[in-house]
Amino acid sequence: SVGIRRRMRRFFRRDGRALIFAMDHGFEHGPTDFEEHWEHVNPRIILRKVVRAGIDGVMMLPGLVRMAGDEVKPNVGLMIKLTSKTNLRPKDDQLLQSQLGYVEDAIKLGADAVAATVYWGSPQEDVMMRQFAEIASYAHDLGFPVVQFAYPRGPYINEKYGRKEDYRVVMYGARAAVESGADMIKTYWTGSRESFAKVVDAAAGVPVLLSGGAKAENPVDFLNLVWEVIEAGGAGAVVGRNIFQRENPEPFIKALLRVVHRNEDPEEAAKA
Ligand code: FBP
Repeated sequence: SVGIRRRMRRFFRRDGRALIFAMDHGFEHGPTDFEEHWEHVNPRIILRKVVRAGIDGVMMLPGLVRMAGDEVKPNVGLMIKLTSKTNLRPKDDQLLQSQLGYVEDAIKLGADAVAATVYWGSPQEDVMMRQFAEIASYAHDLGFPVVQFAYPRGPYINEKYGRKEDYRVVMYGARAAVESGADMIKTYWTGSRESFAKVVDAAAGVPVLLSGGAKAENPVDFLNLVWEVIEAGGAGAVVGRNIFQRENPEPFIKALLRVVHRNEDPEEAAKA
């Protein structure tokens, strides 16, 4: 619908690319993720910095939006994630994300898009598929885009492919995201430009965003990774730890934006 298309543009610039800041880690990993730079445990402080640096969008769970959403200026896309899990759960239950918020509430909080995770291949895949279907049905009905964090993980994947980052696994997840109705996909790096390009192909035009991952000690390494994603046809990245675990995230975000939107050489982007 025109509503979905218009709201997608809150994240993507004219080049069809976006850099989005992710901050659900206090819930999903626990506040220890903020200990590298503890000041950033305060959502207002880190949000102010990322917005000032020119980020295209931010992704959070409903509670942080309620508390600090006014830091997200109107020109920044707001993605509200409606599923999660804590790291405190028994190990066997870690392969399930549960719904913790509702589409209507996200819209009241000013969301431009809603997001949900599906662990494709999990023993609990069935629950997450249904959850995603319900969220997508509501959101699409109201003209809102839906982002799927398409994260294949589970015992059979390990047995059959060895690792969840195998491109056959990642592209399967991306394809499953498309076929289940996602308007944007966030997924893992597959290790090479060639293999990631196949993930992009499998998504058949639905924008594929990189899921940032653990902080790279050398900032240029991460800029290089994002550059490869763009070269592979990826639509950008959703980045959490690589931003908020740095003492000084603003120049780093500006460098990332140059790589995402101008295909700038990572070494040059880092220097500027
Ligand atoms: P990062 O850039 O820090 O990896 O953030 C992206 C993200 O998807 C977060 O939204 C989420 O909390 C985290 O990664 C989940 O990572 P994992 O499932 O590997 O623990």
